[in-house]
Amino acid sequence: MKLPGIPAIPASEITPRELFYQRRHFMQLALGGSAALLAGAAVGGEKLASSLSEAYGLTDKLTPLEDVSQYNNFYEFDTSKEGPAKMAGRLKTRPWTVSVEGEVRKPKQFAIEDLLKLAPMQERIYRLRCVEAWSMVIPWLGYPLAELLKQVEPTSDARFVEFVSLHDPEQLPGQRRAVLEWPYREGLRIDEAMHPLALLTFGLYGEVLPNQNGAPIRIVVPWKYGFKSAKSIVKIRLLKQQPMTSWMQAGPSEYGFYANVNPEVDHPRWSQAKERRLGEFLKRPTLPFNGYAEQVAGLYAGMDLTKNF
Ligand SMILES: Nc1nc2c(c(=O)[nH]1)N[C@H]1C(S)=C(S)[C@@H](COP(=O)(O)O)O[C@H]1N2
Ligand SMILES: [Mo]
Repeated sequence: MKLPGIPAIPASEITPRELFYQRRHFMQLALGGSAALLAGAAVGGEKLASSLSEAYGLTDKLTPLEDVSQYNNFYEFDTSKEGPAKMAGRLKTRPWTVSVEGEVRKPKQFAIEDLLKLAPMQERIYRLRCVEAWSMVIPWLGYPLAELLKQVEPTSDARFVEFVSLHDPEQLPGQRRAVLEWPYREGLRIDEAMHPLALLTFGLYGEVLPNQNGAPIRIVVPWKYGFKSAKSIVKIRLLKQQPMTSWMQAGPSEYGFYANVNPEVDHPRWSQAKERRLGEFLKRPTLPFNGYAEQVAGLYAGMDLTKNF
């Protein structure tokens, strides 16, 4: 069976890239992480070295790069899954700056070149689960978002973090339609943003992010539905109050602020109990917190997760 628009890839034709990554990953696990295997990612002609972070590795089969880069949600380009890959060529990812501001002692504009060097680049294999019940397993390249936030010294009033994506209808034609309130805005509580799993992300499969996956910089928050992982970010604001997000504005009963992956809380229009891995036929059960409960459930101790969905 194939998902709409996705060519079915027979197992015999899995590209060498996925096999290479899979083998390298198992090798790393077998070595107990003692050998730092390096991956090179070309960034504007510059080579980026990253070490595989076995602590965040998964033994799940990786989702082929074709699926990861051809089946996307990126409404600034198009609301279809195939549109972003076709249209993302017009996004200019240099020059690019990210402004980090708000409740911080040292607000700063970071050039993308400096962000790439701010902390050691790690490769982390994370699941990402879309609210529309498909999921993927991707080797991401990045470092903890906390590394960036620490640089600006958040004040004790910084209780939330807002992420703002690029607003430029010239490059992002989907913004000419009011499907969402532009720019795309998302948010996290400060303790979620500082959690070591929250990744400031620059690449996948050893290379810089394809534009349709959020180049040149996005976040990946693997225990939450995919819409929390804002793409092509230009601003990060630390705030006293919980920010309004584009999806909450569009459908408050469908998209909560927390959006933790939760098989027991259905989306009002469909069940969240199961998911389909891109490229696979059989559905599999969705895991609480997308399988990251051990690491993150403590952040929500005492909270009613059916009310705070
Ligand atoms: N700026 C922006 N970020 C976004 C989106 C978007 O439309 N615009 N879509 C979100 C949704 S719904 C998902 S599932 C993921 C998809 O990421 P991927 O295309 O890399 O798989 O990106 C998220 N980040
Ligand atoms: Mo999504």
